[in-house]
Amino acid sequence: MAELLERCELFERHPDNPILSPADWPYPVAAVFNPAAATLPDGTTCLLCRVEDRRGVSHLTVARSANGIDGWEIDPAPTLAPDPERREEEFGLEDPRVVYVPELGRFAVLYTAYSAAGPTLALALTEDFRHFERRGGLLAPPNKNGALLPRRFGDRWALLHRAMPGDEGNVWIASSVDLEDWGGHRQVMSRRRGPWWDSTKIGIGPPPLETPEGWLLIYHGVRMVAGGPQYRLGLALLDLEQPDRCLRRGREWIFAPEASYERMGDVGNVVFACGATVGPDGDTLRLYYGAADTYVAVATASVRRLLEWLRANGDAG
Ligand code: BMA
Repeated sequence: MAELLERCELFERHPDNPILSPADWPYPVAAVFNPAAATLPDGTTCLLCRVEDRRGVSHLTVARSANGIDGWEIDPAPTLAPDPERREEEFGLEDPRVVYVPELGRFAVLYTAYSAAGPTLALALTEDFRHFERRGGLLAPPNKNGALLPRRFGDRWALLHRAMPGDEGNVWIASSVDLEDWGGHRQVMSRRRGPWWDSTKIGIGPPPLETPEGWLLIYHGVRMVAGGPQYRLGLALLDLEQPDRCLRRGREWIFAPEASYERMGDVGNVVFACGATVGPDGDTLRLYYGAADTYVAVATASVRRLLEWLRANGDAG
């Protein structure tokens, strides 16, 4: 029971949740969710939010805040809208993940480009979240849930992604020397079977966080039940120098829909995280997540406690 209580307290939801709603938007939208998150050099929290318009097509819009909780300044128009010249973006841009890449001196934005042939992954680079260099699609559809790791391994970059061979949704990794041609695809983690919370499909959450013990990965697991899919979050640890090796994986989920804004919305029973920031203490993790595919919410955790929990409640990968 003590362990159960401890698990429930890993994340603390902010009392002002949801921190961003469709009603906050400076133009009419249907839903605001699944943001990428970054801390700018001046300490500003920058969320690149997935915004679903009233046709059903998504684009990405930046919201900035000095304290990461309120006082959001939202771009008055879509920041990254589907480019009509890019066929891979015909049906919109979804679920971005952002990481700062020191070698490039820029943030790498991996987002789902929704093409007529299905979702795929595209890359854009930015220094300031105002100007973006779009590099286009990276992998063949169907693929989503992509994040670039922020450094090379030997001479190769690494990209976590979610290929779906045979309709199996698992976490994969690919590598590239130039960020353009990706190969060496390997499966990193598989969905669990039967009644498990992550038995239908899995995919990464925010870009993994580098810790002395390994890359700490928050991932989402889906279980399909009679009432529809349930989206929850779990924890895993990937090897620091060989991130295709999963060292440890938590048995139970660590975060699940509980609050009314997570239970009810366009798609109920969904918590879906694409972004997180770590505070100046190196330990306070803020998880920015989509709630019920309608809102943006935030919950806080300690990186040290997440690692402790994984040691006590995980199995070898
Ligand atoms: C996934 C993605 C997410 C969404 C989730 C729940 O497949 O499309 O953008 O939040 O489903 O509907």
